[in-house]
Amino acid sequence: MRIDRDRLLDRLATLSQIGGLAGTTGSSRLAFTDADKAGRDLVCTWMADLGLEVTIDAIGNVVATRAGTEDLAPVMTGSHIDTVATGGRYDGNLGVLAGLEVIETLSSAGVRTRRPLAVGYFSNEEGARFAPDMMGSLVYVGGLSVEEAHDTIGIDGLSVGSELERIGYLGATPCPGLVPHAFVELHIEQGPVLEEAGVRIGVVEGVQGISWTEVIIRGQSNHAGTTPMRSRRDPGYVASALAVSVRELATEFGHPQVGTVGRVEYSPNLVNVVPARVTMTIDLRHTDAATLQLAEHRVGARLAELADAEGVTFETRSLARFEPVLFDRDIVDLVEAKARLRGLSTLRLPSGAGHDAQMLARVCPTAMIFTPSHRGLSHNPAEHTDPDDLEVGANVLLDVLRSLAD
Ligand code: HGY
Ligand code: MN
Ligand code: MN
Repeated sequence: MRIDRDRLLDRLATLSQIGGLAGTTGSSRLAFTDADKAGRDLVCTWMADLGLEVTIDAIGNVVATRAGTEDLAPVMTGSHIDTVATGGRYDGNLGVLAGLEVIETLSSAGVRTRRPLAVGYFSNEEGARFAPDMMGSLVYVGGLSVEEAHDTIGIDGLSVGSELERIGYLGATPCPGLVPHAFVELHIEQGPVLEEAGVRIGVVEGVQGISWTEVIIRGQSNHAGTTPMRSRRDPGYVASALAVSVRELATEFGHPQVGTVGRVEYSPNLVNVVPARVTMTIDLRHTDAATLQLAEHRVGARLAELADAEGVTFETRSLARFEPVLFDRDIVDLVEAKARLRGLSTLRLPSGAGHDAQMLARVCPTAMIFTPSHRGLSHNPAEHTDPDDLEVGANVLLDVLRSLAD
């Protein structure tokens, strides 16, 4: 049995046009924006067209279920359809639409699995507008209360609860959600490993640890022309020096340590004013828990040293902090076996990116399937995965889900 490749490709193309980025195959659908709503509405229509029972929960997670021959805990798949502002066509969307494609393939073949099959899209996986990332799936598994999630204020000053209500996805289904029998997520790798190795299917063994911190540095705004360098208290200098230190630390620690300063906001952000305040974010990740902690400690010490020397003050706030996660060995082995049964090359690897699967792993046996990313690009509208790879990834998902559901 095989999925219908063109039907999958058509849905991916159609969804990517919502919040589409002109001249690219990518999209911008930040969580709980109008574009996110439009994408949600479209996918809910496809779910309803497949005759699935669709539920919306209190954080806007949407789960569509196809009944099995027995009323048991479902085997679940899914991912997210919210994107970063420079999102690609496949990040998250592939996992949701491949899940729908698997269900449509089974229905067309008149095959009913023993367990129900569920396909979900989780709210705000990206965390780019409202931190943390994987917010919806974290609430789904009881790792964050609905109230705390609703009270979260985003980078544009609005709250999750108000935006969720505004777009009409403040659902009635309670959180934490129904615990699946197992969860398997198909996702693009978003890195260069599979393509460089010439491998078709990534057998994902886990997800690396994630540390997001917001730093607000306060100095003294002053005249750019009249203020001698010796008397400046410039938060912009401290922010820039810290960003350099983050890069130097990642170089010193070596792969897989990564460090990113993705967001820096100056105030008043004017050419002739020594800034009063700078807000920046630091994203640190590592597969090893102790090393990630050491990296956080080193960055914190460097910030204190720079601030003291420059005579500025600072405050830090954790935006996200997730320990490394290992997936279920049996399901990891099943993914590998099913890929090899189809004659596909495989490689075991950790995930560099965060995923909803790392949250579902807290409540049920979970694993992931990766397909290669062209040139390792993602969170970039030029993100691309070869259609043949999309097809075989969805076929492996079909086989793994059927095996778990029967
Ligand atoms: O940040 C991440 O790893 C994911 O894209 N949310
Ligand atoms: Mn993703
Ligand atoms: Mn992403």
